[in-house]
Amino acid sequence: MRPPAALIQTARGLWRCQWQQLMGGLAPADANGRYRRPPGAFTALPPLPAAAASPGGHVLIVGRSCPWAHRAWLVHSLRQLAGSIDLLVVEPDPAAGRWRFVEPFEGCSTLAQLYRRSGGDRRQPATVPALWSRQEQRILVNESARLIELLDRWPAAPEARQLAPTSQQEAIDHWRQRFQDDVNDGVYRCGFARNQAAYDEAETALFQALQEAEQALLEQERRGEAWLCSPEPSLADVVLFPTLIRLELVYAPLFGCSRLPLWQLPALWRWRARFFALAGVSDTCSAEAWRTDYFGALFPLHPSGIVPAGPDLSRLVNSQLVP
Ligand SMILES: N[C@@H](CCC(=O)N[C@@H](CS)C(=O)NCC(=O)O)C(=O)O
Repeated sequence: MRPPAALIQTARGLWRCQWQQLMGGLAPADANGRYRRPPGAFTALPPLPAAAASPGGHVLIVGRSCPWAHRAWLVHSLRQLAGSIDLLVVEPDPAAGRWRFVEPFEGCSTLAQLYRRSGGDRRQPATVPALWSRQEQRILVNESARLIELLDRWPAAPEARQLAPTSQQEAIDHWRQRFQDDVNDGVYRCGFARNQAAYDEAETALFQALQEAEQALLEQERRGEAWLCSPEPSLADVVLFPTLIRLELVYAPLFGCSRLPLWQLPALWRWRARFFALAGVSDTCSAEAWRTDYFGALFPLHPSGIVPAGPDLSRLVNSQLVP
């Protein structure tokens, strides 16, 4: 039998109240209910370490599901930095809501311990990506936007090209700026919005930015160019990819970013397939881990914890499937 209307109303009110409380811990919002990503520590661009080229002197700590870590992982991979920077993948601990090391690292079992050892504030979240210096025994930088700039200047093999050459700096900066708030953080602003108006604002901004990128790529294709700032992939492409590769798998079903499936933006669809095909990129992609982590860990958005079936990643990066 259907529960009485009064019971449904009460349950709704109680659930909403609890949901707001849970979201307060997970995803802080401003007075208008817009998600505001909390500031972290170690956010400044550090100087290039003197011992940057020494083998294994530094460790890049990433989590598979995190798009901010993914951009750093991509630069590490595209610039072939494995000789001087070890890669360490942490795993989520959904019960505790934090990252933990698979094996103890520098005597720590959680990222939060390592973060505090570096002088990080106890009240701030210990986030990935982080770059650890073995020599200095501290996190050098914990902000992906700066970290990718540092990795782009890291000593690399001559064939490992730079992803932000000075000649294209202006165009690259333009796209990075455009994507950071409205696309990269934009999907979170949709998913963590506390009310309809906050969601509408974030969702509109997200698809406006994607439409702009679509138009830019169509023009590039007409000129015979494949990338946002041509002629090679740049940091602008790098920062867009982690968000777009998760779109149908996570952000559309969980965060409500479903106005346009990517096949309706065909230049972006083709661009995503091209980027995925770059050497080393597929190794940074783990659709299973993304779906399990997002659907399993974001309890207030998805209380059942059920991981829904999703499209096959190989079809999402097949440029032949869309005209
Ligand atoms: N501003 C940071 C954001 C990184 C971030 O939010 N990472 C998330 C995973 S996607 C995280 O580690 N969260 C752990 C926590 O909040 O405790 C960056 O771009 O590096």
